[in-house]
Amino acid sequence: MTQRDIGAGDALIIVDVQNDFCAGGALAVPDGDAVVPIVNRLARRFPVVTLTQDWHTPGHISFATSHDRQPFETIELAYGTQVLWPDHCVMGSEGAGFHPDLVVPTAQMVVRKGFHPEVDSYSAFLEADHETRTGLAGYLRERGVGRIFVCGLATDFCVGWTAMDGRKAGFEVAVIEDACRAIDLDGSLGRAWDSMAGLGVTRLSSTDILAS
Ligand code: VGL
Ligand code: ZN
Repeated sequence: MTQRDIGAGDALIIVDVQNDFCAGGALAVPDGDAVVPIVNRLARRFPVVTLTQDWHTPGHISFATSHDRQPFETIELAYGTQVLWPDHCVMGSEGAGFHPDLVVPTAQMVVRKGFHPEVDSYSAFLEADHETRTGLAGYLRERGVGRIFVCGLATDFCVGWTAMDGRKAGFEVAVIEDACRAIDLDGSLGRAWDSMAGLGVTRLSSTDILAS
């Protein structure tokens, strides 16, 4: 992907820049707040800007408390291995709100995901059952988008899965590395980059876009 000239057909997908993933939040991503000013600057360059919001039911299947287990343990579910998380991003809660310093007035669409009680959704395209679609691919296609640029939280979970499913849906995809932060659970960050590279996801710096 030649990335520098952002124009028609390019979309910025801002993943889960929510209070619970930032400092003091229920599932704070290390240095997560640092993405906010970079994301704000990037958003001004794109004609199509989409936000995503992790948006779980109380008692969601991805919560450790729902299984009497400890956070960051894993369990096997019908759709595969599920990491168990602290309760986070409960729909309508303050933790599920966007970071107060996230200023993207030009954003046009918010995709909420993970709202089915029995299915998680890291990806903004496809839930963890690998078959339930969020509608994002159709939305982007109807808007004439061919390339998506992904940023936000967390690199190795929702950003990575969104980037990979974007490729599988037929988009060109770049991840803007310094506009993301990772959880990095047992090497998950390295594995995510390897998997993304295998699918042809490009790795960019925000300066590649902002400098032009
Ligand atoms: C995320 C874990 C659980 C993310 C969401 O946004 O990366 N990670 N839910
Ligand atoms: Zn979640």
